[in-house]
Amino acid sequence: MEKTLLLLKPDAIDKGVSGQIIDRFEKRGFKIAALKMVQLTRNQAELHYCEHTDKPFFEELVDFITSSPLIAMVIAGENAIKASRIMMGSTNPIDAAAGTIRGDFALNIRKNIIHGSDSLISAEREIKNFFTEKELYL
Ligand code: RTP
Ligand code: MG
Repeated sequence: MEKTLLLLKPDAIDKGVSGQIIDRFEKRGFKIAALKMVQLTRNQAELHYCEHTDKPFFEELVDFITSSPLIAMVIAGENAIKASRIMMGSTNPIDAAAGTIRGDFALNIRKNIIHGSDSLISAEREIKNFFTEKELYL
């Protein structure tokens, strides 16, 4: 079964919509393999977003993702990576279709509610940044 890392970002917790978001993934048929609430250190956030180190928005991205606690979870199921990215919608919520998570819950490119791994290689790396083998239940 394919696994992917999802982060319900600090704005999802602030808005009180994390349950509704988890519900969408469960209804779709994905199994929760791991879940925890955590406030990221700068080091952990920089590792998570290492592909963006040279981007102009990197500092703001790390400031935001470390600003308050988030919910990290691993879900498992058929085509988990691609299906979750489609459920999330475009990175910029303004371009995200209604019915997608970002299209329904977000307006701002930084406060865009959710992260999902974008490939098998990044999913493997990102899951290890958040969970030990023992914390994965699938
Ligand atoms: P994520 O990694 O958070 O799941 O988002 P994503 O794959 O859809 O987008 P990505 O390109 O990986 O960007 C990571 C996060 O950086 C912020 N961002 N800001 N032009 C900008 O100001 C800009 N572009 C991207 C977003 O918050 C995005 O989620
Ligand atoms: Mg990304």
